[in-house]
Amino acid sequence: MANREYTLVILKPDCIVKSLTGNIISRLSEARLRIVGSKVVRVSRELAEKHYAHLKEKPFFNDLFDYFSGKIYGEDYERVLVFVYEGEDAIGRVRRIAGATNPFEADPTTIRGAYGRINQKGVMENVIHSSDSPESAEKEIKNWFKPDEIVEDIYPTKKVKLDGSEARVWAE
Ligand code: IDP
Ligand code: MG
Repeated sequence: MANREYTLVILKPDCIVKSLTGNIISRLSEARLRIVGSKVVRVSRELAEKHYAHLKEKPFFNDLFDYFSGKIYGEDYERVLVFVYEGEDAIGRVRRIAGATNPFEADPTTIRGAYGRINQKGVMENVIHSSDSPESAEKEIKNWFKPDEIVEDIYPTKKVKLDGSEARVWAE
């Protein structure tokens, strides 16, 4: 494959609240990419701050966290679905299907253009996250997944002793 890439995709809590999960996964499957990891995650403050490190100092970060963690929708929706997709030009392909960050500026045929909104707190509820470069994809995938949760060897790993047994972790 000429330009094999990995990308982290998150179906955010608004995707789950609006029952869009199946729909979005179908849209992504049209891109002919392969899922190499997936799980459902309850987003902690620590994980959100790592994931959105570039936004941590913004005045809207608290409201962004309440949205991204699902807190604003109630306990039943405090979760996200996380995927690692792999394939040719995976990052650009998913970003194009997702659309622009601001749902009101996104092309209406994209996921964010069709299903996103800006809430009363001014937070862009835009249904889906996807990595924007190979560097951020690697960082994000390592934040969200352990090596053994991905079915291919995508980044270097090392073995460490943990409670007397061996575990595989990301090398750096
Ligand atoms: P991206 O999701 O298109 O990569 P980022 O700039 O990385 O865009 O922002 C991450 C998320 O933070 C956005 O998807 C959106 O939910 C939220 N966000 C970003 N900028 C703003 C803003 O100016 N106001 C409100 N929410 C924002
Ligand atoms: Mg981003």
